[in-house]
Formats: sequence, C-alpha cells, structure tokens
Amino acid sequence: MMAGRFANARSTYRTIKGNPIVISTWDAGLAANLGAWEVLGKGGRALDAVEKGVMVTEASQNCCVGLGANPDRDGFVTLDACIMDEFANCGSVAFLERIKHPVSVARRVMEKTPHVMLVGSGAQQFALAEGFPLEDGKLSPDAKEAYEKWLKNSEYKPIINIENNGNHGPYAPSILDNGELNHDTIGMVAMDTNGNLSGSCTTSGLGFKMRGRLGDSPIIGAGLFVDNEVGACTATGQGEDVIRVAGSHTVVELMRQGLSPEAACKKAIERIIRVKKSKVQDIQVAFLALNKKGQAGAYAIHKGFSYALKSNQAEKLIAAKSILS
Ligand code: SD4
Repeated sequence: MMAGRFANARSTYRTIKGNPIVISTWDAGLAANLGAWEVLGKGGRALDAVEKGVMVTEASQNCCVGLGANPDRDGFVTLDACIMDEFANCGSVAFLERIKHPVSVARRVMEKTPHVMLVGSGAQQFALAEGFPLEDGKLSPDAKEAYEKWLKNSEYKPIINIENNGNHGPYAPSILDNGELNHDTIGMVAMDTNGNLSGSCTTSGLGFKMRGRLGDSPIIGAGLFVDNEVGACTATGQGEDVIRVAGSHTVVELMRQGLSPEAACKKAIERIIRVKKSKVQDIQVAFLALNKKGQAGAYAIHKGFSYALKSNQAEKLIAAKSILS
C-alpha cells in the first residue's frame, strides 16, 4: 500500500544527457556562469561547477557577496553559504567571519562532517582546521564608506528591515563607483552533461543587518533546494519571507506536480504575496529554477530581477517577470 503511494508520487522526468546548463541570480551571474562553465564545458560534475561558479563572485568586490561586502550593524562582515548535490548531500555555513570562500567551507561540511550546518565561531574553527586562511577582517573601501554613511543616517536600533525604508535598499543592483556592476546574493543551479543537478548560494545577507541575523541563503529548502529527480531552485531577496514559505523547496515541489520552472516560481511568489499582503510593497523576493529537462525559469515580486544563463547554445542575461511593476 505504502509502496504504491510512493510509486505514484515519483517524478516521471527522464534524464537529459549531453546538454549542460547553468543559471544564476543577478547580472553578476554572467561572470559566475563562466566560472561554472570551465567545469561544465569539459563534461565535469554540476557540483564542482556550482562551487567554482559562485567563488568568482565571492572573490570579487561587491556589496553583497564575500568579504568585500557590506558589514552588519556592528561593522563586521558575516557570510552565509550552502551547497547541495544530486544525491541530496548538502552542507552549509552561516555567520562565518574572515573566510574568503564560504561556499567551499560549506562543501567541506557536506563532505567531511556528519552534519549539514555549522555556524559562527564553530564554522570558522572548522574552516581553519581544514586549511582555509584567516583573512584580516578589514572592511573593503566601498564597504567602509557605505558603513560610515549608514552610521550617520541610521539609529542603532534592531528594527527589522530598516534598510528597506524608501526603496528596496540593499537588494537593488546598481553600479559601483569603480564602474563595476553591483549586485545581490548569488544563487546558482546547474545541470551537467550527465543530466545531474546541483546548486549553491552565497551571500553576506542584508547590509547592516542585526548581528547574528541569518537569512534564507544558508538554509537548505529556503535559499536553495535540489532534487535530482525533478529540478533545483535558488532564491534571492528578503530572506525572512523566503524562509516563511520554505521557498526553494516549495518551487521544486511545484515542479514535481508538473509546473514549468517559471510557473512554479510564480506560484511561490504568489504565496509570499498572500502571506505578506500590502507589506509586499517593501520587499523583493525572486526565485530561479531549473528542471530536469534543462528548462529554466524565474519570477519576482517586483520588476528589476535578472538572471544569467549559459548553455551550449546561449550566454545571456534574462529579465524575470514580476507580479508588481
Ligand atoms: C538574505 N536572501 O540574506 C539574502 C539576501 C539576498 O538579494 O538575497 N539579497 O536574506
């Protein structure tokens, strides 16, 4: 009886081989996808690709990923990241300080410990034991300037989402002083030439967040979820509201029921809108998904979310549809 029920629930997707594809969030995904393609283009494993890809962003100067990103309210950069493979192996680090590549530490958690998540000083201790260097902890020039400006204009009060007053605050991509594209969290999902899926997600979270605050990005099922029978999804935007609907897992389950990646992302966004009601005016959330057939899709609450796609046929940035303009 039980076996029959489970048998009915199984996905009917066939594995598509020989057509690797990688997608990732925001404009910075273009460069990250090229990092991933160094692996995928040579027939490598999606897991290696999604680690390598987001490492490009972690190593670059930007507002929201890696050690050059904006700090928390106390002036410290704290990083969150996770990774998941085709066997449902997963690893995650959160509230990690002074380590350049949190996604690689997350992978070590997955591969070398019996656990899924390590946080804070324990995550840092593990990273050091694994040979990751301890960086100096200084803010990047851009982050220092942004923090000093924030200190002048903002009271030190634990008001959630104070960053969002007036606009989408730390979520909106913009151009940095040096002309480089600024961006948000990077989430990446990929299918390799064997048709296997993996994903990664890495971020500094919200700029000027409360110390100790975690968003969705390091949480498996929220900021990232991979099911090799069905598809994979990653999220960006207001992490609290992604967690509230178990966002990436919800999208994958909707794809399991037969929805396309775009339709599944849209339905999950609609669920957030139903929960948040008029408060959605102040938040941005976007989902980005890939199914087992190699089809990609995305949806956002507000206009302005883009994602990057690379395959054998294409290399492009795509503006996602949104519910609100
Ligand atoms: C967070 N989801 O920490 C992240 C932030 C983000 O685009 O994705 N910004 O809540």
